[in-house]
Amino acid sequence: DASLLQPKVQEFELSQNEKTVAVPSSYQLVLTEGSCPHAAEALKQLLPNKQEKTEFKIILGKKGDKAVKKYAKKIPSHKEGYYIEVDDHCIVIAGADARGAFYGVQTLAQMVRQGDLSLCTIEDYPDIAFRGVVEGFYGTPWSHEARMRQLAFYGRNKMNTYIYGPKDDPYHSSPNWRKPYPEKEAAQIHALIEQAARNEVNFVWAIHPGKDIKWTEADRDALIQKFEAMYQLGVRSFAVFFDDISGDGTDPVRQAELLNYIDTHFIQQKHDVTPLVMCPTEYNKSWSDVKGGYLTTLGKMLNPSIQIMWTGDRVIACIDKPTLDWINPLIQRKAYIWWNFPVNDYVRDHLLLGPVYGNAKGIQDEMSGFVSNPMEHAESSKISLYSVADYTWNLDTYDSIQSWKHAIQDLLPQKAAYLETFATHCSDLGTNGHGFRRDESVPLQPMLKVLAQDMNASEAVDSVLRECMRLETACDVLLADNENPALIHEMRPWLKQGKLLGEYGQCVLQMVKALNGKDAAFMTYYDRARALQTLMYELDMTENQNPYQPGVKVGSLILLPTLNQVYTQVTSTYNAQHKTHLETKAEYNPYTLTSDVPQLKTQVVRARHQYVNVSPSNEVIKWPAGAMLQIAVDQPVRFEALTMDLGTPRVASQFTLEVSSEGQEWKSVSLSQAAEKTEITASIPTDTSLKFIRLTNKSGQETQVYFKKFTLKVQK
Ligand code: LOG
Repeated sequence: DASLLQPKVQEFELSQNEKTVAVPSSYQLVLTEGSCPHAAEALKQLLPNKQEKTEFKIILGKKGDKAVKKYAKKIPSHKEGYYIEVDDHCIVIAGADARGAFYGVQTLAQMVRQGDLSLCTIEDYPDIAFRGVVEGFYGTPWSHEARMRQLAFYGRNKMNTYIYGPKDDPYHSSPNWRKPYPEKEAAQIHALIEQAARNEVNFVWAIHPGKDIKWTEADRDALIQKFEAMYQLGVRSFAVFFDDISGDGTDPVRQAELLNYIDTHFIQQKHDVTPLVMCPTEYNKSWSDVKGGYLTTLGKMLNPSIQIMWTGDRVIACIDKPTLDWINPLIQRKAYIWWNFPVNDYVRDHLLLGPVYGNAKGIQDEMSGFVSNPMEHAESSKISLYSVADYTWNLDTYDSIQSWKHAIQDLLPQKAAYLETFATHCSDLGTNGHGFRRDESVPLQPMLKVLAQDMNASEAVDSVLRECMRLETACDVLLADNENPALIHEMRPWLKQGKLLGEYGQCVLQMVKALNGKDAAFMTYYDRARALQTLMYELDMTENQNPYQPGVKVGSLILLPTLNQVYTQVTSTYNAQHKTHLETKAEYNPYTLTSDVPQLKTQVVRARHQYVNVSPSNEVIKWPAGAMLQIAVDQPVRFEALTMDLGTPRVASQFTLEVSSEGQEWKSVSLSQAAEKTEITASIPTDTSLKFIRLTNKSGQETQVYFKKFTLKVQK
């Protein structure tokens, strides 16, 4: 079945006679020794029983080899392409190059896993030259073991690029980018490079020097020296990232001069190094100031072989033709796409397990590369990465749902149906600063919408109830599974939350069913629903407690909101019928945030225990003159303290903080910031109840800051 080949092959033709041949139990291998060693090794792993004298032959080689001379015309002319021919006494795998031959073996491996081989021919090649992953997120970098598994996964799925650039690796970014890796880390990187080679993946090592780089010869040499040290470790592909920085480092002329210097004096000197990749400071359209000339300067100045990365119209965006039509002329080359999905470093309380969709077809010739920035959860990210491999190899036949189902099947074959159920309800990001959302609970949506209109619609009640039961079951089965322990370990908090959500849904719908029956039955379901709300809240307060977006959310797009709405309705109806005062609120956030700082206006504000937090941001915030950020609470509250961190020393004097009880009269409050520290504290009045707090840029000009912390402490 050709539709099961991953990524989808370009051309597959069954032989006229529709015959099959059994997977050979022994075979004679015909190849030119040393011509495509990784392909040969992969073949030996797949079919260990190689013998000298057997009827059945496997011919393996790359264009130019004597072994495949006969097939030379049939090999696709694209780089990394391959030709396969299966007949009843022979299998030919002929690559356009060694990597193509390796990919041919991967395809054969997939056919072997399906059983008997259909006699067929395959011509296959990638649509996009550089396909893969950029480990470019904030948060805990992937473990060494996780990376080793990733590289094997990229090989199997024909992705050729792994860009190493975790923001929280101190030797990647400031200030330690100048220093060599300690021995242990260096040894691990060396092992990764070997694993990458075995899997025909380019290991691209990226440096992120822009936060503190001085435009001096000393720093230039420090960078070259670091690259040289990485080269000695085996790195043959390099990148320089200038994202998420402010100040001197952002100068495009200096950046281009440095990059051209590296290109001429390092990359080109080596002869065995792939083209340099760079990530610009203005890496998406919404941050670009075309008149300011940043992008056009890079476009004009950078040596033509240097690749420029681009995230799209926004930081988090899908890619289409208009995206590329806009950027390519400015940078005078084809953009190298940095796709910010399934990265969740700005919504860490969510796990993104849904389908990959939204990128256009037909744009393969307008980009030079396409890499995906994943979650810090490596195994869980494979659901998306599988589909990124599929999409970037063959854009026009990409089918997002089919690819997603195959991905799940590949990741957890024994329990795929359960994982699919869970992933169906665990894909949205919730409200977030980037305004990027993903669909969720799709097959159930029609019934959820009916239920939201009419909680007594019996078909909807029954189907949502059944699906909630299925969700609970799926979570139990997965929690107890040991087929892929690393995956289950990553998902555990969300599986626990999914189980509670499934139970809660059943309970709420039982309340609906019991509404006109005996009071006692209703009350039991009500008590349990209340208990489950508490348990979900407690899980959210105790697991995955990172300082950014702590907590654990599942079903946040439509399933949980609909269940909560039904809960409120059914309880209110019961109260009216029985003159009772049961709690009708399912979830309640008394705080709201408003802002006219474009990058902050959709940040999330949450109350947790005694603290009210605004979700921090990773990027540089351009805070316009006069713009403010306001927190309002619907009942007056006494606060104890406000702490914030704008990631910048000596910045407090540019802002004013004001408080108000009713929103009419405002009182200004003094801010203090210790010398050279980034933290700012405010002496909020502790003796008056307040409803509003606002922070305004009073400097008269745009201020560039980070937004690392904004925490109010409430009095007990
Ligand atoms: C960072 C990246 C981060 C991502 C999503 C780029 C080029 N840089 O806002 O490290 O993982 O967005 O939060 C970024 O995307 N900054």
